[in-house]
Amino acid sequence: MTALVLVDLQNDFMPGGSLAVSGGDEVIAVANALIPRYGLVVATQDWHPSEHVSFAANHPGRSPGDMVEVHGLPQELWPPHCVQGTPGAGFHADLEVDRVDEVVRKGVDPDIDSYSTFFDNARLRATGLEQLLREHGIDEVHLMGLATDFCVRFSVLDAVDLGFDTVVVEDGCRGVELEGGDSARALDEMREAGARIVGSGELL
Ligand code: VGL
Ligand code: ZN
Repeated sequence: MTALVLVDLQNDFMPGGSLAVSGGDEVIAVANALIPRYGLVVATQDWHPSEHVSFAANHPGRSPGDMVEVHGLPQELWPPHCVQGTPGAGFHADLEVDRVDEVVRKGVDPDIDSYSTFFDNARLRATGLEQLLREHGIDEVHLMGLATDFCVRFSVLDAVDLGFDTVVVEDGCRGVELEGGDSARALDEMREAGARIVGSGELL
């Protein structure tokens, strides 16, 4: 059985949000069109406490875009975003949340970031998504959402690594593009890892 995983379709990643992804709102229509095709739909949320380690504001003298080291891992610093319970952490108003079966939250630990929807960046803790998919007998996962070059990228690489047949819906993704070409490079990396990259038209 196949599940659809909608990655971080949250207000702070939409135009006007605190970590806006260009064209992020354009993928909501793709999500709503795909949702009825799947027996299991999971939506993920970046869900940070206000003291989160990825917020530049929590590192005196640092700015968004700077890199620091956390637990020996490189960590990008971001503007505060997706703070638990705030409107920015909520799903885009047009997303058909009534049709979403499960919500998985990540990045909840103040001391570690979690780009992947499966594990935190140090792989210390699982989010529960893998177990959820296994419980539902899922062997194939279709992913789309925000952002191509961060949370989609690491979620897809983990899905492949965990042995799921993994499909990325390219027109359902948009990237942060800290550097031009990051999204294209991320898609190449996902493809080389074994994910299939498709357009939503192939699935509808
Ligand atoms: C994300 C940067 C920081 C994402 C989350 O959802 O891709 N990017 N937190
Ligand atoms: Zn985040």
